[in-house]
Amino acid sequence: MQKRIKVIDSHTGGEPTRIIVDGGPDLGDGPLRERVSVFRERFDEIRSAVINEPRGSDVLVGGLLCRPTESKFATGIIFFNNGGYLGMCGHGTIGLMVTLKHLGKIQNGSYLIETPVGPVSATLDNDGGVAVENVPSYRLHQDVSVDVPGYGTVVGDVAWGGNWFFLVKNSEEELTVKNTEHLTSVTRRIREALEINGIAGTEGPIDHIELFSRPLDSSNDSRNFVLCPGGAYDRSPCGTGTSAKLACLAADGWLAPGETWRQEGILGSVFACSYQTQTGSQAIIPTIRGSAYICSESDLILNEDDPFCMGIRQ
Ligand code: PYC
Repeated sequence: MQKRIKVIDSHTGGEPTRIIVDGGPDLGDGPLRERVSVFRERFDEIRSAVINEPRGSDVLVGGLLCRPTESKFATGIIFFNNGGYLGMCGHGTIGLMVTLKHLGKIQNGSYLIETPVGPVSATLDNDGGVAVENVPSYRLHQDVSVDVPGYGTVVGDVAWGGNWFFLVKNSEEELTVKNTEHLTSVTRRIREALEINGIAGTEGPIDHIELFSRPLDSSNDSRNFVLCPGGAYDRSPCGTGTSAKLACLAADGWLAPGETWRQEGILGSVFACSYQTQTGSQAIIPTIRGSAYICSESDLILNEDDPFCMGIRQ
């Protein structure tokens, strides 16, 4: 028996996205949040087959196109990676828009997209750039101290940007590509320390850790390194992480609504961002703008004789 899953791969600022466009599991027509449970409980081996080696890698983020619950949405999407399922994915939504255009399903313009954590709006511009208006983002806790054994006391904010982030404030690490092994080890230890100390988001653990430094390019405002849930680091500046950063900047009064923030990632790729306020809410609405490029269009072949057919789980 052989099964084929059609995928389109793109990258956003160096961070890859693999969208399943045909042959993926049918999760039904319930709310997207419930469909994530169906995916996890009944089809998790498909997630593993698509994302893990030998077909994928730790750094890859996958997305399953889903029938939306209302016709106002261009599509529904569930993002996932080697660690499990993501609430939202900023770089992935930029990749999704470029993928839908490549498929001829959308033209330049604005579209609503349904995600498990709420609707987002994305605009494909004439220059190929994509602006994603993300879910409401906010800071939950300010200046949280945590002792990281063998490393020291780390202070940071806990914020939501579609996923949960711990944004370290007092890091003096060198955020360069040649230092990523060390940065990965440090951020993993910070995440473990948060978990041991019961520091979490409102509905789950903090699975992304973000370090900041001055930008290498002076036309940008900041540089970051982001550890993702499965243990890989984000090659892009991380859309949901930058949304969380904007929420903290807004809460501190360091960035005004409509002002541009240029977030540089570990490879030097940039998301240009801003936010709007909402009346009656502390949460901001961030917009993240970046570009994605299609890299391949392929059929994944799942052959039941293959001992690693469903991917290598770590
Ligand atoms: O861009 O939001 C993002 C993201 C989350 C995990 C990897 N990238």
